[in-house]
Amino acid sequence: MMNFHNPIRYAVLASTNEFIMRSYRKLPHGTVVVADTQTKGRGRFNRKWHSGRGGLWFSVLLKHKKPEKTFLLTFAAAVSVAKAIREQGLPAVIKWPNDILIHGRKVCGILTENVVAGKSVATVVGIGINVNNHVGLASATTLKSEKGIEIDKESLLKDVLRYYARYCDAYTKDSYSSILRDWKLLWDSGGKKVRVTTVRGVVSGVAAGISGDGSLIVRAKGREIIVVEGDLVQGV
Ligand code: BT5
Repeated sequence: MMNFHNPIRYAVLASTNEFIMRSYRKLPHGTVVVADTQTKGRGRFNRKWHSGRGGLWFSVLLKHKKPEKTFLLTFAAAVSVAKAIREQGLPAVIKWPNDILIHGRKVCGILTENVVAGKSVATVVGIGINVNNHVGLASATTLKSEKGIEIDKESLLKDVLRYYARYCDAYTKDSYSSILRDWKLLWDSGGKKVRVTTVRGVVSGVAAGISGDGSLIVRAKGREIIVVEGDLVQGV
């Protein structure tokens, strides 16, 4: 059984992902690092992640031997966060690849970073949830503003880790179907119009599904386009 260690806590860190990436060799599988604020919170493609006081900013270290399956650890994290938020009675959904939205606005982002050495992988899954913090972005929301009351960050963290432990057990046992099934149940874009900005250009069409490596399949003019990485906008 996966057992997440007592979180290592800091009042301030540059970034919980950076912290683990720097010392993953010395840290055990299942390490969790939490910071009250981050001074250099990061998103994908080196973007900035606003990490003010009142939010839940943490990273999990997972050591494993399945480099080609790492995306499932990110998917499982998205499902765990969405389920924990739904327990609060809020309609959280997943936006490919790994954002959690409530009423179309981003409440959580996930950044996964890997160090691969042959078959051995150290995966750092960084999760940022807007809880009681303030984010000055029109595209963002917080649990507090959605619910109208302060949310207990500690019990939210426990809920996310409880779900995540279960999916990590499934991952260890090569039993990936529950992760993909639950991800698809909470996925919001299936069959809808999307536009994805990638480094190679913009892809528009209908979100048709997810391929075996977590890529998005977009159907456009009778063709299927596989999108490995990008930023998705729905309904355009
Ligand atoms: C993400 O990147 O969404 C991944 C965010 C991961 C943050 C966690 S916090 C703990 C751990 N430690 C870290 O340093 N990072 C992880 P991306 O999909 O690239 O989205 C980034 C974009 O989201 C930015 O360019 C902004 O537009 C927007 N954004 C920034 N801060 C936000 C926030 N707090 N809430 C919602 N949107 C935000």
